Amino acid sequence: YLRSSIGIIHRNHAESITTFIKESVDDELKSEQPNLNGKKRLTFCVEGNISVGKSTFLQRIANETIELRDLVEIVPEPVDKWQDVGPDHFNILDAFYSEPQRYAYTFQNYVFVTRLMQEKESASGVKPLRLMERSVFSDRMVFVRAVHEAKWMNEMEISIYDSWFDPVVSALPGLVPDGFIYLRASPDTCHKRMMLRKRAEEGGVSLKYLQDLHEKHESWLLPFESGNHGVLSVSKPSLQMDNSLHPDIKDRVFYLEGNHMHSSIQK
Ligand code: UDP
Ligand code: D5M
Ligand code: MG
Repeated sequence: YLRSSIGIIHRNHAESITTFIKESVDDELKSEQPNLNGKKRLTFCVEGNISVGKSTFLQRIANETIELRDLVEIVPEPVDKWQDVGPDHFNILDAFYSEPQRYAYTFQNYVFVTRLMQEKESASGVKPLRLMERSVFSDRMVFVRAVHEAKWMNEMEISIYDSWFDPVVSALPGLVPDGFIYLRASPDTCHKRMMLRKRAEEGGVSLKYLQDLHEKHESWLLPFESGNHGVLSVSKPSLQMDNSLHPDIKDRVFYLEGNHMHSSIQK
């Protein structure tokens, strides 16, 4: 765990993750009606705090896990689009961190639009499993909450955000994944990794902010399991989305603890 949770996942759990992904894909392919291309694709979103290792995890699945290479399409978070906007090459990620109160809403707006564009761009892929880095749901459940609580987004701005979020998501079912993969590490570990990565825009990101984001991930993705020390959980949202557009992650959760993966059905 000291070196990296991802390392441990790959050293000790590669087989169970591979098996889990393959079995999920197989089950889903058998049970679902084929889509227009004759095949049902599965989409999982990889969630987790800043610098927990999402990109690294996806990169390794794409490049190092031979059995999964032909099965899995990777869609990284569009950070490069946030760093280079329009012909004038604006950096909205930098603008957000430099002047959060001024740019939090504008940034959320652009993050949503770029995730939408990425979903569209990757929608026609043929590999049976699509793994996307984060989702509009982590935007809403983690970041929008955090920036609102920090008063970087005011009441009017969050009302505007909420007034379009649900209607737009419900009109775009491609944005709703089949499940989430939650990569967990302590805020301290994430902070160390963030320092290691040295992304220029993140120089001023504090441990306190990572602690806030961590809590929001936990209450969103593991509301019933405080104190769980698993490094990875995979959940499949409920298919009944009528009451809420936020996927019901309590439906079915897979934990990875020690060397064994087990599922737990939450009531
Ligand atoms: N990293 C690490 N151990 C891990 C995963 C990542 O040391 O288990 C490092 C990685 O090399 C990078 C930093 O942590 O320098 C952040 O990783 P990444 O960009 O993948 O995190 P993300 O923000 O995408 O979750
Ligand atoms: O996430 C990339 C960077 O982008 C990191 O600094 C967090 C930030 N980010 C991502 N999504 C959002 C939203 N919705 N609001 C605010 N900030 C966001 P990383 O975890 O490093 O891959
Ligand atoms: Mg990343």
